[in-house]
Amino acid sequence: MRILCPISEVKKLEALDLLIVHGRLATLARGKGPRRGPAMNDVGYIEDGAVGVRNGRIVFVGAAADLDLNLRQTAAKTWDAGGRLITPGLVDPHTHLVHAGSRENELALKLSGRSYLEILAAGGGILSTVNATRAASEEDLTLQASVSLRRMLEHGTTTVEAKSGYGLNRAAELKQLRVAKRLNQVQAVEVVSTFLGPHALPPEYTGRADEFLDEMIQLLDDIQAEGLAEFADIFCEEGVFSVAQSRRFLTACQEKGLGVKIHADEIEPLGGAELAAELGAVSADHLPAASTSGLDALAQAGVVAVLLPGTSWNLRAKQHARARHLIDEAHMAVALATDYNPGSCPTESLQLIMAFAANLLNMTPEEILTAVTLNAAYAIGRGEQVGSLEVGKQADLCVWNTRELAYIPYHFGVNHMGTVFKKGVEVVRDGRLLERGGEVG
Ligand code: IZC
Ligand code: ZN
Repeated sequence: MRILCPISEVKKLEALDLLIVHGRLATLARGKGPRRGPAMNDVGYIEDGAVGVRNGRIVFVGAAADLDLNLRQTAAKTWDAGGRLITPGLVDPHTHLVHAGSRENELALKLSGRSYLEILAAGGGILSTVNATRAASEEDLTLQASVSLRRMLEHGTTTVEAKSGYGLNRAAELKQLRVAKRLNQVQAVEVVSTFLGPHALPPEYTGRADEFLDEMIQLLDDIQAEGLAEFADIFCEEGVFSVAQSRRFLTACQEKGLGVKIHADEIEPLGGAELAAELGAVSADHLPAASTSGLDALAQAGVVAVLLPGTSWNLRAKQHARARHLIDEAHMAVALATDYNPGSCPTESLQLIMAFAANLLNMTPEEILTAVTLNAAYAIGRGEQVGSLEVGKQADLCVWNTRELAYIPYHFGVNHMGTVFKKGVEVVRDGRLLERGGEVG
């Protein structure tokens, strides 16, 4: 039986908490799944668009002219974007967010010609951050990560992936993962956790990599019991972990229900891309050294390629990831990430990565936007919740200080963020965090 509501009730049900008007929307809407190949160029512009929000979710998105007048009048707050560009909140799908200390001392080593892997092999690099992170309290780690999250949010990042991997033992890995989980309660950016236990071989396990992997595999039950990670990852690289070791670890993680990611073929062509395809990984990350057949296998397997041009730039690598091959030939879904970490890429700014993607990877502004929103969301299992402006998705939005998307990668090194809404709440205004988390409007 159909029960009719009195008109006043209908209005109450439909009331909007927030209505954003006069935005130039890049919606990234239409179609299921990540955008692959040439479809990455279609960002779904709506000129003079409006977005209606209720209970933190998008309930209307479209041309202002199509907005029902009655619905418009229900809005508790109307917010005028003044014609500026509005995109989905940015998603950063690869970071090493939680760590202690910094490694500016490695700059001089790099300038004197020492490579990233040489610094690691000499006990520095990742291992120096491991020492600092093992010594830090959960409070110290939370504080340092919060500073970075604030920078990320002020630059438009509303969802971020965070890897462990600076503990390399039971207590310190769990400590890092607990901090990442707790960060969701104390600030606005959503943190999606990845267990990267095999990030490097700690000195106490020299010559016993397989035993170390056993210890990391034994952690999986605790990680599952406390809900500490959705994904697992491994640094599959010459002198770090081999393809066979990576296969063993990641397979064990899959058996425990974690999705898998791989640091694949960053420096040497080990075959990480092929392994990611074989395992049906959610993403394969880095890839500058990957073979053409490895990249094509990834495409076949529907893996998202997460490219990190800030890292290849900062390491002064001879080669960058082959984004044009991935998009034009392999028709892959490409995402971009900061790789924020204290060694190979110390920046929280996805906007800077957008500039690198244009200059180093030859990606168009539209492909770049797709790569830091929709495709990035799919790279961390959040493609149905965030990454586009569509009815039913979380109201995570960036209102930029420009109308033109190309202006963002073109004018690099400064913050173009105006206002950020997280779940419909204004959290950043004029590129600055609102101290109390912000009210709507
Ligand atoms: O701390 O150097 N590449 N892991 C693999 C990193 C960079 C993070 C680091
Ligand atoms: Zn990484």
